[in-house]
Amino acid sequence: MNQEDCFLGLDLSTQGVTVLVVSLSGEATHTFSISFDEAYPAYHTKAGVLTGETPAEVLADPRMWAQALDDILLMLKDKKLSGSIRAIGVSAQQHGTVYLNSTFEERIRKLDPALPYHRQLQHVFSRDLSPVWMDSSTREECREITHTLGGHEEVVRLTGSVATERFAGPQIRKFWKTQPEKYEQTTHIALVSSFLTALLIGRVTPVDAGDGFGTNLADIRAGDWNETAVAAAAPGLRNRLPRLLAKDELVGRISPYVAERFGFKKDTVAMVGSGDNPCSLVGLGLMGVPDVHAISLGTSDTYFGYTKTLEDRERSEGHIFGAADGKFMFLVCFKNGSLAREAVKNGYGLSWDDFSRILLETDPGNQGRMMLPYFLPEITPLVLEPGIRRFGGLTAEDVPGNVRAVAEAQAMAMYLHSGWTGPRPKRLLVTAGGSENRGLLKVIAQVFGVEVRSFEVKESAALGAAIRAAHGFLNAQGGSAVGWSDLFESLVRPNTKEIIRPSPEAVSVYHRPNGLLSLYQAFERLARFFS
Ligand code: XUL
Repeated sequence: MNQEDCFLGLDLSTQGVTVLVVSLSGEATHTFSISFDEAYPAYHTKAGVLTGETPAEVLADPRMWAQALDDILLMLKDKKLSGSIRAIGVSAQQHGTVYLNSTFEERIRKLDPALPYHRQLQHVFSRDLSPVWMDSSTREECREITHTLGGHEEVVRLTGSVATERFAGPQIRKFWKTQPEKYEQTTHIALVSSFLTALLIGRVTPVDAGDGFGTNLADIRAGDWNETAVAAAAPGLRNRLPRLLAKDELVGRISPYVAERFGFKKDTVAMVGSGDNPCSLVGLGLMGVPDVHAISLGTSDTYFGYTKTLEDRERSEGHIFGAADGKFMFLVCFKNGSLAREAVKNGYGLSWDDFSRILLETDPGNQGRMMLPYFLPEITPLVLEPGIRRFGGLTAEDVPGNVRAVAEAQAMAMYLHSGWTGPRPKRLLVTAGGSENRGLLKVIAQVFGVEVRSFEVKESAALGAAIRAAHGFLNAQGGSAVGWSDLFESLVRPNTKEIIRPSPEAVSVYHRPNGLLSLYQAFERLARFFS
């Protein structure tokens, strides 16, 4: 192992793209980002996305993603970082689908290094805009798929999730139904992670099980596409999907275009791309660790953890995705993450520091004042019509009350909707933008009643992508095997930033009989019943 070898993690999230470079010595961690709204006004995005004909349709232009890839790799070259990189790992927002026509493969094989990607990719898309994970417009298609596959329980057993609005299966079905001629022109459907990886290696690439299981198209036990599920989504779909890899594999060398245009060595290799959450699992050092769970506070909030086995537990929310080692992770996704917190913060003209200070200074339980914070349609629990509801005497004028109410509601929803994942964790690791907010960490610790840790490197998805690339590269070198825990020891653990332990009194406010958790659960059920 050469301590000077560097690895690149590239994470394309909802609102921007981030790169992170690590060396095995753990010393050189460079990270920088591009924000879509700021850098690309011509695409008219708001928080990285566009709304379609109805508010339930949420989309983005894949050309913008290609442009961002070009720009960030040029920045890497300018900073003289690309030449030392041995392997690249891609992480991306999950579930988004990219629709490509028959010219795609040849185009990406023959790109001209003098020109950026997006100038050469204008005509490779059979659908201009890609639906992204925030899209909830496929209710009808979810019903149809559920019916064809024999009901909710069967869909969960086979694919790891109920038919889910944002997943590729229902999204592709809607595309086939509404734009059949464009579906006919589509020869390849990529996920965002496999699209970007294909641009790096100049060939169509497989998808991994981390991202591939989030489609309602795969058999999670067989680790491959399921013919029946694929046929239930759209005719002729099997031929339009790439291979699915059950565990991490290097997918090849970067293309001559990438080496020449961005200054990489020709023998730099790429790891199969994956979703941001499966990458975060690695970036937090949780591969193979079942008793510590994670919370990512990004555009979406997610609750996730590692599991070796598939427990057959009855459930209608949350998902099972693949993990990089061929085992599994569970995940629960909340759409009202940072955008809901931001709406409250901006609504009262506060800064993030004010927001955190209020949470640190106010009492657990908020004196019974509560909010159901559905600023956007919610994924968990499924709420398709957005709306904010206040209870327990909370008024819209009460600034600290509303700040505490949104933070408590989000943490309580995470607690209540993650019970199905198995035994409660002994500790929680918190990552992504919101993990910088001490107040939020404290509320989470109080609601879950466990120790909470955050990290200096809050870009755990990009870090995880870099570690996956390093793991694949080092194990392909021959010699003694490099385990995940070896890499976690040097690249993850030393990053610990905050450790917060809740007081038993604070915890009991939520957990005692008829405490806040049971009250919140009752309000949530009532509101859903009447909506
Ligand atoms: C997970 C999900 C989101 C996206 C956000 O199922 O939909 O967390 O991955 O990037």
